Amino acid sequence: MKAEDSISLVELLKHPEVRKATSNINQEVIERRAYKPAVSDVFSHPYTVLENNFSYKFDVDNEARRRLPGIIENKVQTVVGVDLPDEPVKDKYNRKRNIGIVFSGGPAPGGHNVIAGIFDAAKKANSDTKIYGFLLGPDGIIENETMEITGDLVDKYRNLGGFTMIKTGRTKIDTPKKMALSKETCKQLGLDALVIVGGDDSNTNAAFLAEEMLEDGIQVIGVPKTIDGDIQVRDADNNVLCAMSFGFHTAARAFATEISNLCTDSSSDVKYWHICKVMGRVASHLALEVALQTHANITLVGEDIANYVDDERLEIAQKEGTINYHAYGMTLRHLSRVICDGIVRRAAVGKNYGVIVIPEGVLEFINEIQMFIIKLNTIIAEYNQTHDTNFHSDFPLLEDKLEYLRRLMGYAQKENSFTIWNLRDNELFNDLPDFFQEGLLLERDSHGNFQFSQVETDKVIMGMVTDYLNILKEKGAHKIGIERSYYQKTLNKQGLDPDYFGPILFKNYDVGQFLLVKPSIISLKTLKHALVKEGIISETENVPASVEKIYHKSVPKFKTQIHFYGYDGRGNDPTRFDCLYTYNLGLTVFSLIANGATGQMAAIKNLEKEFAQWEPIGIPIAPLMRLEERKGKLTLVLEKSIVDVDSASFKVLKAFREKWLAATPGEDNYRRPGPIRFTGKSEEDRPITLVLNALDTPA
Ligand code: FBP
Repeated sequence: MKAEDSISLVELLKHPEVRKATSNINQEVIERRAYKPAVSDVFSHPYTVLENNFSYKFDVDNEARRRLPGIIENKVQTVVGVDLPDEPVKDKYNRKRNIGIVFSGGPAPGGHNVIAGIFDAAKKANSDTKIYGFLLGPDGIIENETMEITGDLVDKYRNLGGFTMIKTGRTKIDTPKKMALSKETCKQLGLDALVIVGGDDSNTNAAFLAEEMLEDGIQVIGVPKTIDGDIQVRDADNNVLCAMSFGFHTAARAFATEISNLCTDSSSDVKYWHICKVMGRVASHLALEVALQTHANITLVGEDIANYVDDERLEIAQKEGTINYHAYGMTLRHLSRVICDGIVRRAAVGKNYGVIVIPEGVLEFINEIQMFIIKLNTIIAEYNQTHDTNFHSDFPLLEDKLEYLRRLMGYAQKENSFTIWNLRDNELFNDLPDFFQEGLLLERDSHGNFQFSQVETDKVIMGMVTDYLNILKEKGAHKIGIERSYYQKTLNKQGLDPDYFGPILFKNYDVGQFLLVKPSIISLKTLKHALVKEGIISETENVPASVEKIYHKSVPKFKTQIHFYGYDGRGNDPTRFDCLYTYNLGLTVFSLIANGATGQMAAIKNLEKEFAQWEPIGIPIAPLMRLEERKGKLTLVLEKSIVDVDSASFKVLKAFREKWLAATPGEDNYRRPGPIRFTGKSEEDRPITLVLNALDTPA
């Protein structure tokens, strides 16, 4: 085309196709914004009331009783729909309110729908009610940074992911000063209620704020958010009250889509092991769900690793009349051996590729690493308490930090006294690679949590795996199996008799479908030596080309691609399950507020069942709180839930591990969950772990 024939830039930019391509509003966004999540039956009534449910019991911690006296006696509350309540109830329900909402912690898909649910219900009850969003997380409360949430704003973000509307942050309201400033903000805004959408730490904050603002009549309601899926609430009798936090399903589905694609690629190109670290902080819920969604070859589950018992060691110790504590739990070295075993067995059947899923917090479940995390937490916390400065600013470089640890160890040796950091710790720590030492010494987040997402867990584990595979290769114990027919064809092509060479080359020539080169043959030299020894060739002759080709094919190269799935899935637009769940959570929040609740967490019971059976409830936060070590001291927090190795979902994974490893001739057993579909029928309606776990939970 000549230059004068081509469309001018001005015309090009006006072209409808260009406008369509460059607009931020595409069809997906239009459809998402227009989607109206179904509402639970109770919300189809004009009013709701709360019924205290006395059948649920909790084992209350004494410290929680002491610190949260005003809300510790709260009960589980069931939201009930009513058509014609008494006038006073109506008036209370419909009165004008000011409600503040804050997002706290990492984003989780569905947060905007929580706001939409609260907004719709609150405005329906009274159009003069005002909803404020605190900006950038709890800092917005402390610093009184707010924006009014309008209908247009809500409509803009309906069914869309992220916490973009008001942003989020990780500040903890954990000092009397921050508490006083927060209270001041709520009073200045004339808030009737504050809604904290967050994880375990943020709901802990919600309980303390609820207690603190009881005297001012300001209600505080929490909402269980986190992609990690580690807020799961049961009562003392194991009845499930909240099976899953919102955002988990979307993040797991997003990770599973990507990881399933890697399964497809890896089994096509057959040359890489894909190492996929997935978020989830300490708990392995996301990794477990991804395993069930994709059937990846190897999935580590931290809780399972911690639960490991070496029966052989136990037996020996028992015979000796001793106890071997090393028999419990796995070391990093042992874990790397378990992974190697899978890789070696797949290679033996010609599969020198695969997909491994590693939860980002897996190291917390490894004995020696857990010990380092606890010890370093304590050392750093003690340092900060004793000095008026911060450990990390005083010792900015790794070498400075290591020097401090050496000094600690030195004191103990000199004064012959007990110290938390001893010679053995120092030696073990020095054996770790620099980047991992640095990771373990990273600054804890504002809640005192170890920042797993910043540590290259995969690199630590895979470094050891690679080293051990090399050792196995050197020993001749790691080979790629050669398919018998391929071997025969290759030798026949050169006019050689495969049966003549077979028993000399392979250790399983009589039986194997995949032939394994003998362990003694680990180089061309050793190959030639074997042939010379059997009198097949002389010292001066070369190894036949076809035999050399077979040998080269049998030598494994361990090539990896490392991936991290976390922030991407966290920013995904919510699945329909999360849209539905969060919108109904929003409606539940308003019911709790309108009926005077405080110190409660909005939840939906029976999430694992059909939508018609979903039951909106309020769960008392205070009775759920426990003492946990944070930044070196015991702190009252909402207990995190980790994967239960006795749960049905984990049992299924365990039962299918061998099948999904597929260390047998033939196809792999990958599952294709596909991308998250917002419309159509093929999208699953609930997380797999949720469905499976319900199978062995009391109804
Ligand atoms: P929340 O617990 O706040 O929901 O955050 C979840 C999470 O995505 C974890 O999976 C991850 O370890 C962490 O946040 C990452 O933190 P950051 O966003 O500060 O990097």
